[in-house]
Amino acid sequence: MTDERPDILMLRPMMPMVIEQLEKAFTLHKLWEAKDREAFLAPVAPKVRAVAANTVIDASLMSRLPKLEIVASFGVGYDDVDAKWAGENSIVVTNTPNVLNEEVADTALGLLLCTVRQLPQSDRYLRAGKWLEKTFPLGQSLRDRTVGMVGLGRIGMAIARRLQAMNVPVVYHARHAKPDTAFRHYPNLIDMARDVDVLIGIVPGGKDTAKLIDAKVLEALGPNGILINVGRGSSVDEQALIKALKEKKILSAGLDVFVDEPRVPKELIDMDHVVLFPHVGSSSVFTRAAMAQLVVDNLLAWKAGKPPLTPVPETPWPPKRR
Ligand code: A2R
Repeated sequence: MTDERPDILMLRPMMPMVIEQLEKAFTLHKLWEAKDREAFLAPVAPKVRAVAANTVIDASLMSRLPKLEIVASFGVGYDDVDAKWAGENSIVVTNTPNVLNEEVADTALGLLLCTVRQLPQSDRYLRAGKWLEKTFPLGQSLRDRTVGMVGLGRIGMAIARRLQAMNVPVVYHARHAKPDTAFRHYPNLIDMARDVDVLIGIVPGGKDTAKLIDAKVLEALGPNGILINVGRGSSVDEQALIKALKEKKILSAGLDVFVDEPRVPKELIDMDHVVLFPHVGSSSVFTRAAMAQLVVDNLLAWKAGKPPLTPVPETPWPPKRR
């Protein structure tokens, strides 16, 4: 590395611990503080070698930064970053995998139990004084259900391990069979949906998974079926889901992710039999700090001339020379 304090651009504020550490090692440009973004960017863009990102980083932005070498993205999902374009243009993209696996898996199990056992509804029931009139009605159980994981990667495995401990049978759909697991692999999602009572979605966003869980999958899941989604909202056909819920083609849904966050369709909000979380999968102080530190550590490794810790598959290290 030649620069002692390489220029780094941050588009939106990140956690104070990220800003503090980056300010020590880099010349940090805070785009969000600029009144006039264009006037701010004009002198800065030719110098920027790194971007710290928690927002959309598309080809049009990256192409304005001729010296850009690294985009360090916050979060394991990086569908907001055009990693393909970055890879083709010798820019490495890093994400924050693994450090959030257990937290998201905890949330997924919480959401699953809330949905199956109607726990938020029972809380509302008590607060409304209805228990004084009648006991809460008997409901559904996990005891007689098989879970079909849609995606069995790092987070999917952490969810599956928890289900195993709870004596819940697990199978999965992914494009490739995972030889390290004993779970049954379904190459075809509709076949799996037909055989299970719960689907848990934990696949990445992007065009490959867009509307992967569609009307046909929901139809195959059937009237006793429950859909849980903790991956990306885009992997579910949200309109088809609303229709399936209204027409009782499936029983219920528990969702932590939505197509147009933070906007959630009113039809879902108006349904009492679904459980909706505001994308809180990884959002504990502990886990967000670990994710933030990984953003910083990727940038510090790169600055020291070492390989970044967690490059995404589209941008292997070392990058091809421009
Ligand atoms: O398909 P495979 O064999 O590559 O398995 C991956 C699966 N997957 C898919 N399954 C079916 N159709 C697809 N088009 C498809 N694309 C990917 O999703 C693998 O089993 C899983 C992803 O696992 P990881 O890459 O280890 O991701 P991780 O860390 O579990 O996070 C999943 C997503 C993130 O991308 C965020 O969107 C969200 O959870 O937090």
